[in-house]
Amino acid sequence: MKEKLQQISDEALQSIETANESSLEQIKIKYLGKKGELTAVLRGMGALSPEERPKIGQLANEVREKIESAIAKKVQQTKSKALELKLKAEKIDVTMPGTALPAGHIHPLTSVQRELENIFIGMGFEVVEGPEVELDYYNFQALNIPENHPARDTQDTFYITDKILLRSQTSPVQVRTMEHRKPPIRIISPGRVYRSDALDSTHSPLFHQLEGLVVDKGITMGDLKGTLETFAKKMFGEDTRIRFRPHHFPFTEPSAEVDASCFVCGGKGCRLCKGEGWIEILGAGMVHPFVLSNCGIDPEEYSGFAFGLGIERITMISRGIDDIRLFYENDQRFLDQF
Ligand code: 2U9
Repeated sequence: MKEKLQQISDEALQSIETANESSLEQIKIKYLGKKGELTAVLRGMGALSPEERPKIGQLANEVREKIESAIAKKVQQTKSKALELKLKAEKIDVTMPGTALPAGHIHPLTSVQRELENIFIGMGFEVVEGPEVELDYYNFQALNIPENHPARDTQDTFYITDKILLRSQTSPVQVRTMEHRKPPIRIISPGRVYRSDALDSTHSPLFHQLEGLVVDKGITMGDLKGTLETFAKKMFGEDTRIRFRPHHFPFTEPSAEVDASCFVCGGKGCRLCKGEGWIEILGAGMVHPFVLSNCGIDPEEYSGFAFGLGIERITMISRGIDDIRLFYENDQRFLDQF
Protein backbone atom coordinates (compact mmCIF):
# COMPACT_ATOMS: atom_id res chain seq x y z
CA MET A 1 0.00 0.00 0.00
CA LYS A 2 2.90 2.27 0.78
CA GLU A 3 4.25 1.62 -2.70
CA LYS A 4 0.83 2.32 -4.20
CA LEU A 5 0.71 5.69 -2.37
CA GLN A 6 4.22 6.54 -3.53
CA GLN A 7 3.25 5.65 -7.09
CA ILE A 8 0.13 7.83 -6.92
CA SER A 9 2.20 10.69 -5.53
CA ASP A 10 4.88 10.42 -8.23
CA GLU A 11 2.37 10.12 -11.07
CA ALA A 12 0.22 12.96 -9.82
CA LEU A 13 3.13 15.36 -9.27
CA GLN A 14 4.53 14.57 -12.67
CA SER A 15 1.28 15.15 -14.52
CA ILE A 16 0.69 18.40 -12.55
CA GLU A 17 4.09 19.60 -13.70
CA THR A 18 3.06 19.46 -17.39
CA ALA A 19 -0.63 20.33 -16.94
CA ASN A 20 -2.53 23.34 -18.20
CA GLU A 21 -5.54 25.11 -16.70
CA SER A 22 -8.19 22.64 -17.90
CA SER A 23 -6.19 19.41 -17.41
CA LEU A 24 -5.45 20.49 -13.81
CA GLU A 25 -9.13 20.13 -13.02
CA GLN A 26 -9.11 16.59 -14.51
CA ILE A 27 -6.04 15.68 -12.45
CA LYS A 28 -7.72 16.92 -9.28
CA ILE A 29 -10.73 14.69 -10.00
CA LYS A 30 -8.54 11.71 -10.99
CA TYR A 31 -6.53 11.67 -7.76
CA LEU A 32 -8.53 13.51 -5.12
CA GLY A 33 -12.15 13.16 -6.29
CA LYS A 34 -14.75 10.90 -4.63
CA LYS A 35 -13.93 8.15 -7.11
CA GLY A 36 -10.27 9.16 -7.27
CA GLU A 37 -7.21 6.96 -6.85
CA LEU A 38 -6.20 8.27 -3.44
CA THR A 39 -9.77 7.91 -2.15
CA ALA A 40 -9.76 4.30 -3.35
CA VAL A 41 -6.59 3.62 -1.31
CA LEU A 42 -8.14 5.15 1.81
CA ARG A 43 -11.24 3.01 1.33
CA GLY A 44 -9.08 -0.11 1.22
CA MET A 45 -7.51 0.70 4.61
CA GLY A 46 -10.05 -1.45 6.41
CA ALA A 47 -8.04 -4.47 5.28
CA LEU A 48 -4.89 -3.25 7.08
CA SER A 49 -3.68 -4.33 10.50
CA PRO A 50 -4.38 -1.90 13.42
CA GLU A 51 -0.64 -1.07 13.60
CA GLU A 52 -0.32 -0.24 9.93
CA ARG A 53 -3.54 1.76 9.61
CA PRO A 54 -2.37 5.05 11.28
CA LYS A 55 0.93 5.00 9.39
CA ILE A 56 -0.71 4.49 6.04
CA GLY A 57 -3.39 7.01 7.03
CA GLN A 58 -0.74 9.62 7.80
CA LEU A 59 1.12 8.86 4.58
CA ALA A 60 -2.10 9.13 2.58
CA ASN A 61 -2.80 12.54 4.17
CA GLU A 62 0.73 13.71 3.33
CA VAL A 63 0.27 12.58 -0.29
CA ARG A 64 -3.09 14.41 -0.44
CA GLU A 65 -1.54 17.63 0.94
CA LYS A 66 1.38 17.37 -1.50
CA ILE A 67 -0.95 16.93 -4.48
CA GLU A 68 -3.24 19.75 -3.29
CA SER A 69 -0.43 22.19 -2.80
CA ALA A 70 1.18 21.21 -6.14
CA ILE A 71 -2.14 21.85 -7.87
CA ALA A 72 -2.58 25.21 -6.08
CA LYS A 73 0.94 26.22 -7.04
CA LYS A 74 0.38 25.21 -10.67
CA VAL A 75 -2.95 27.11 -10.80
CA GLN A 76 -1.13 30.20 -9.58
CA GLN A 77 1.62 29.70 -12.16
CA THR A 78 -0.76 29.23 -15.10
CA LYS A 79 -2.78 32.27 -14.02
CA SER A 80 0.23 34.56 -13.91
CA LYS A 81 1.53 33.11 -17.16
CA ALA A 82 -1.83 33.82 -18.83
CA LEU A 83 -1.82 37.37 -17.47
CA GLU A 84 1.71 37.91 -18.70
CA LEU A 85 0.74 36.71 -22.21
CA LYS A 86 -2.41 38.87 -22.19
CA LEU A 87 -0.46 41.98 -21.20
CA LYS A 88 2.10 41.29 -23.92
CA ALA A 89 -0.60 40.80 -26.56
CA GLU A 90 -2.52 43.90 -25.49
CA LYS A 91 0.43 46.24 -25.50
CA ILE A 92 -0.78 49.68 -26.69
CA ASP A 93 1.35 51.95 -28.81
CA VAL A 94 0.29 55.33 -27.49
CA THR A 95 2.17 57.03 -30.32
CA MET A 96 -0.14 55.49 -32.97
CA PRO A 97 -2.48 58.01 -34.64
CA GLY A 98 -6.08 57.75 -33.31
CA THR A 99 -9.17 56.83 -35.33
CA ALA A 100 -10.25 59.96 -37.14
CA LEU A 101 -13.79 61.16 -36.25
CA PRO A 102 -15.62 62.76 -39.16
CA ALA A 103 -15.66 66.48 -38.35
CA GLY A 104 -19.09 68.11 -38.39
CA HIS A 105 -19.73 71.71 -39.31
CA ILE A 106 -22.07 74.59 -38.63
CA HIS A 107 -25.60 74.27 -40.08
CA PRO A 108 -26.12 76.66 -43.05
CA LEU A 109 -28.89 78.52 -41.16
CA THR A 110 -26.61 79.08 -38.17
CA SER A 111 -23.74 80.20 -40.36
CA VAL A 112 -25.96 82.72 -42.21
CA GLN A 113 -27.42 83.94 -38.88
CA ARG A 114 -23.86 84.56 -37.63
CA GLU A 115 -22.94 86.28 -40.89
CA LEU A 116 -25.98 88.59 -40.56
CA GLU A 117 -25.22 89.28 -36.88
CA ASN A 118 -21.63 90.18 -37.71
CA ILE A 119 -22.67 92.60 -40.45
CA PHE A 120 -25.01 94.45 -38.06
CA ILE A 121 -22.58 94.27 -35.13
CA GLY A 122 -20.12 95.98 -37.51
CA MET A 123 -22.65 98.82 -37.88
CA GLY A 124 -22.98 99.25 -34.11
CA PHE A 125 -26.01 97.01 -33.45
CA GLU A 126 -26.32 94.89 -30.34
CA VAL A 127 -27.80 91.33 -30.41
CA VAL A 128 -30.78 90.87 -28.06
CA GLU A 129 -32.78 87.69 -27.47
CA GLY A 130 -36.11 87.00 -25.80
CA PRO A 131 -38.71 84.32 -25.02
CA GLU A 132 -40.31 82.15 -27.72
CA VAL A 133 -43.42 81.66 -25.57
CA GLU A 134 -44.92 85.13 -25.45
CA LEU A 135 -47.86 87.15 -24.29
CA ASP A 136 -50.42 88.19 -26.87
CA TYR A 137 -49.71 91.75 -25.73
CA TYR A 138 -46.05 91.75 -26.84
CA ASN A 139 -46.60 89.78 -30.04
CA PHE A 140 -49.62 91.78 -31.29
CA GLN A 141 -51.21 94.46 -29.16
CA ALA A 142 -48.14 96.60 -28.48
CA LEU A 143 -47.29 96.37 -32.20
CA ASN A 144 -50.54 98.04 -33.24
CA ILE A 145 -52.03 94.79 -34.52
CA PRO A 146 -55.70 95.16 -33.52
CA GLU A 147 -57.94 92.46 -32.05
CA ASN A 148 -59.60 91.58 -35.38
CA HIS A 149 -56.47 91.68 -37.55
CA PRO A 150 -56.12 88.62 -39.86
CA ALA A 151 -52.57 87.92 -38.52
CA ARG A 152 -54.14 87.06 -35.15
CA ASP A 153 -56.23 84.28 -36.64
CA THR A 154 -55.64 80.92 -34.99
CA GLN A 155 -54.77 79.67 -38.47
CA ASP A 156 -51.62 81.80 -38.41
CA THR A 157 -50.61 81.68 -34.75
CA PHE A 158 -50.10 78.84 -32.29
CA TYR A 159 -52.06 79.84 -29.18
CA ILE A 160 -51.34 78.17 -25.84
CA THR A 161 -54.11 80.01 -23.97
CA ASP A 162 -56.17 83.12 -24.87
CA LYS A 163 -53.28 85.32 -23.81
CA ILE A 164 -50.21 83.12 -24.34
CA LEU A 165 -48.80 82.06 -27.71
CA LEU A 166 -45.66 81.00 -29.61
CA ARG A 167 -44.24 84.24 -30.98
CA SER A 168 -44.96 84.69 -34.71
CA GLN A 169 -42.20 87.29 -35.08
CA THR A 170 -39.22 88.43 -32.99
CA SER A 171 -40.72 91.95 -32.59
CA PRO A 172 -41.71 91.29 -28.91
CA VAL A 173 -37.98 91.41 -28.11
CA GLN A 174 -37.81 95.00 -29.41
CA VAL A 175 -40.98 95.97 -27.50
CA ARG A 176 -39.51 94.58 -24.26
CA THR A 177 -36.21 96.39 -24.91
CA MET A 178 -37.94 99.75 -25.47
CA GLU A 179 -39.96 99.27 -22.28
CA HIS A 180 -36.89 99.12 -20.08
CA ARG A 181 -34.28 101.16 -21.99
CA LYS A 182 -34.09 104.78 -23.05
CA PRO A 183 -32.98 105.66 -26.62
CA PRO A 184 -30.56 105.61 -28.33
CA ILE A 185 -31.47 101.99 -29.13
CA ARG A 186 -29.76 100.05 -31.91
CA ILE A 187 -30.56 96.33 -31.69
CA ILE A 188 -31.11 93.20 -33.76
CA SER A 189 -33.16 90.24 -32.53
CA PRO A 190 -32.52 86.92 -34.28
CA GLY A 191 -34.41 83.76 -33.35
CA ARG A 192 -37.07 81.12 -33.90
CA VAL A 193 -40.63 82.10 -34.74
CA TYR A 194 -43.76 79.99 -35.23
CA ARG A 195 -46.69 80.22 -37.63
CA SER A 196 -49.46 77.73 -38.22
CA ASP A 197 -48.56 77.29 -41.89
CA ALA A 198 -48.54 74.02 -43.83
CA LEU A 199 -45.04 72.85 -44.73
CA ASP A 200 -44.19 73.37 -48.42
CA SER A 201 -41.13 74.40 -50.40
CA THR A 202 -41.26 78.01 -49.10
CA HIS A 203 -43.21 77.77 -45.80
CA SER A 204 -42.49 76.10 -42.49
CA PRO A 205 -44.39 76.29 -39.16
CA LEU A 206 -41.04 77.02 -37.51
CA PHE A 207 -38.60 79.41 -39.13
CA HIS A 208 -36.04 82.04 -38.16
CA GLN A 209 -36.17 85.80 -38.33
CA LEU A 210 -33.79 88.60 -37.74
CA GLU A 211 -35.36 91.95 -36.97
CA GLY A 212 -33.65 95.28 -36.41
CA LEU A 213 -34.68 98.42 -34.56
CA VAL A 214 -33.07 101.85 -34.28
CA VAL A 215 -34.65 104.57 -32.11
CA ASP A 216 -33.10 107.95 -31.45
CA LYS A 217 -33.70 111.68 -31.96
CA GLY A 218 -33.95 112.60 -35.64
CA ILE A 219 -33.88 109.10 -37.20
CA THR A 220 -35.19 109.27 -40.78
CA MET A 221 -36.02 107.06 -43.75
CA GLY A 222 -32.56 108.08 -45.07
CA ASP A 223 -30.93 106.29 -42.11
CA LEU A 224 -33.03 103.21 -42.92
CA LYS A 225 -32.02 103.25 -46.60
CA GLY A 226 -28.33 103.79 -45.81
CA THR A 227 -28.31 100.97 -43.23
CA LEU A 228 -30.06 98.50 -45.54
CA GLU A 229 -27.88 99.44 -48.51
CA THR A 230 -24.73 98.82 -46.45
CA PHE A 231 -26.18 95.52 -45.29
CA ALA A 232 -27.10 94.41 -48.85
CA LYS A 233 -23.62 95.25 -50.19
CA LYS A 234 -21.91 93.31 -47.40
CA MET A 235 -24.24 90.33 -47.79
CA PHE A 236 -24.59 90.06 -51.58
CA GLY A 237 -21.57 91.99 -52.93
CA GLU A 238 -20.39 95.59 -53.26
CA ASP A 239 -22.21 96.12 -56.61
CA THR A 240 -25.60 95.42 -55.03
CA ARG A 241 -28.25 98.17 -55.20
CA ILE A 242 -31.55 98.25 -53.29
CA ARG A 243 -35.04 99.59 -54.02
CA PHE A 244 -38.07 100.27 -51.81
CA ARG A 245 -41.60 99.33 -52.89
CA PRO A 246 -44.47 100.84 -50.85
CA HIS A 247 -46.19 98.32 -48.60
CA HIS A 248 -48.30 98.15 -45.44
CA PHE A 249 -47.37 96.83 -42.00
CA PRO A 250 -49.42 97.78 -38.90
CA PHE A 251 -46.23 98.47 -36.87
CA THR A 252 -44.43 100.77 -39.35
CA GLU A 253 -45.54 103.88 -41.24
CA PRO A 254 -44.48 104.40 -43.95
CA SER A 255 -43.64 100.77 -44.77
CA ALA A 256 -41.81 99.17 -47.67
CA GLU A 257 -40.76 95.87 -49.12
CA VAL A 258 -37.08 96.00 -50.03
CA ASP A 259 -35.47 94.36 -53.05
CA ALA A 260 -31.79 93.85 -53.82
CA SER A 261 -30.44 93.86 -57.39
CA CYS A 262 -29.75 90.29 -58.45
CA PHE A 263 -26.19 89.33 -57.50
CA VAL A 264 -26.07 86.68 -60.23
CA CYS A 265 -27.04 88.78 -63.31
CA GLY A 266 -26.51 92.26 -61.83
CA GLY A 267 -30.07 93.27 -62.78
CA LYS A 268 -30.37 92.01 -66.35
CA GLY A 269 -32.67 89.14 -65.42
CA CYS A 270 -31.77 85.49 -64.91
CA ARG A 271 -33.05 82.25 -63.41
CA LEU A 272 -32.38 83.26 -59.78
CA CYS A 273 -34.36 86.55 -60.02
CA LYS A 274 -36.91 84.95 -62.38
CA GLY A 275 -36.12 87.52 -65.06
CA GLU A 276 -36.91 90.46 -62.73
CA GLY A 277 -33.37 91.68 -62.04
CA TRP A 278 -34.48 92.20 -58.39
CA ILE A 279 -34.94 89.87 -55.43
CA GLU A 280 -37.14 90.66 -52.41
CA ILE A 281 -34.95 90.41 -49.30
CA LEU A 282 -36.85 92.02 -46.40
CA GLY A 283 -39.58 94.33 -45.10
CA ALA A 284 -38.99 97.64 -43.32
CA GLY A 285 -40.38 101.02 -42.31
CA MET A 286 -40.44 103.86 -39.81
CA VAL A 287 -41.71 102.66 -36.42
CA HIS A 288 -45.38 103.64 -36.05
CA PRO A 289 -45.86 106.45 -33.51
CA PHE A 290 -48.49 104.32 -31.72
CA VAL A 291 -45.90 101.57 -31.24
CA LEU A 292 -43.38 104.03 -29.76
CA SER A 293 -46.06 105.36 -27.35
CA ASN A 294 -47.11 101.82 -26.39
CA CYS A 295 -43.50 101.17 -25.38
CA GLY A 296 -43.17 104.35 -23.30
CA ILE A 297 -41.22 106.38 -25.86
CA ASP A 298 -42.49 109.84 -26.83
CA PRO A 299 -42.98 109.93 -30.64
CA GLU A 300 -42.73 113.74 -30.53
CA GLU A 301 -39.18 113.46 -29.22
CA TYR A 302 -37.95 110.27 -30.86
CA SER A 303 -38.33 108.43 -34.15
CA GLY A 304 -37.08 105.09 -35.34
CA PHE A 305 -36.85 102.57 -38.13
CA ALA A 306 -37.35 98.81 -38.09
CA PHE A 307 -36.82 95.95 -40.50
CA GLY A 308 -37.43 92.23 -40.56
CA LEU A 309 -36.03 89.40 -42.63
CA GLY A 310 -36.44 85.66 -42.84
CA ILE A 311 -33.12 83.87 -42.26
CA GLU A 312 -34.26 80.84 -44.30
CA ARG A 313 -35.13 83.13 -47.21
CA ILE A 314 -31.76 84.93 -47.13
CA THR A 315 -29.95 81.57 -46.87
CA MET A 316 -31.92 80.13 -49.80
CA ILE A 317 -31.13 83.19 -51.96
CA SER A 318 -27.44 83.41 -51.08
CA ARG A 319 -26.73 79.64 -51.21
CA GLY A 320 -29.03 78.76 -54.15
CA ILE A 321 -31.36 76.45 -52.15
CA ASP A 322 -34.84 75.92 -53.62
CA ASP A 323 -36.68 74.06 -50.84
CA ILE A 324 -37.00 75.24 -47.21
CA ARG A 325 -37.63 71.64 -46.00
CA LEU A 326 -34.00 70.74 -46.72
CA PHE A 327 -32.94 72.84 -43.68
CA TYR A 328 -34.80 70.65 -41.21
CA GLU A 329 -34.30 67.15 -42.65
CA ASN A 330 -30.65 66.86 -41.54
CA ASP A 331 -29.72 64.86 -44.64
CA GLN A 332 -25.93 64.85 -44.64
CA ARG A 333 -25.83 64.80 -48.45
CA PHE A 334 -27.45 68.25 -48.30
CA LEU A 335 -25.62 69.62 -45.25
CA ASP A 336 -22.17 68.56 -46.48
CA GLN A 337 -22.52 70.93 -49.44
CA PHE A 338 -22.21 73.99 -47.17
C1 2U9 B 1 -41.09 96.98 -33.44
C2 2U9 B 1 -41.49 97.86 -34.42
C3 2U9 B 1 -41.43 97.50 -35.73
C4 2U9 B 1 -40.29 94.78 -37.82
C5 2U9 B 1 -40.56 94.62 -39.28
C6 2U9 B 1 -40.96 93.65 -41.22
C7 2U9 B 1 -41.09 94.96 -41.57
C8 2U9 B 1 -41.14 92.53 -42.17
C9 2U9 B 1 -41.13 90.15 -42.47
C10 2U9 B 1 -39.90 89.78 -43.22
C11 2U9 B 1 -40.06 88.40 -43.73
C12 2U9 B 1 -41.43 88.97 -41.61
O1 2U9 B 1 -39.96 86.84 -41.77
S1 2U9 B 1 -40.89 87.56 -42.49
O2 2U9 B 1 -42.03 86.92 -43.01
N1 2U9 B 1 -40.94 91.31 -41.64
O3 2U9 B 1 -41.44 92.71 -43.31
N2 2U9 B 1 -40.67 93.45 -39.92
S2 2U9 B 1 -40.80 95.90 -40.25
O4 2U9 B 1 -40.91 95.91 -37.38
C13 2U9 B 1 -40.95 96.24 -36.08
C14 2U9 B 1 -40.58 95.39 -35.11
C15 2U9 B 1 -40.63 95.76 -33.78
C16 2U9 B 1 -41.19 97.39 -31.99
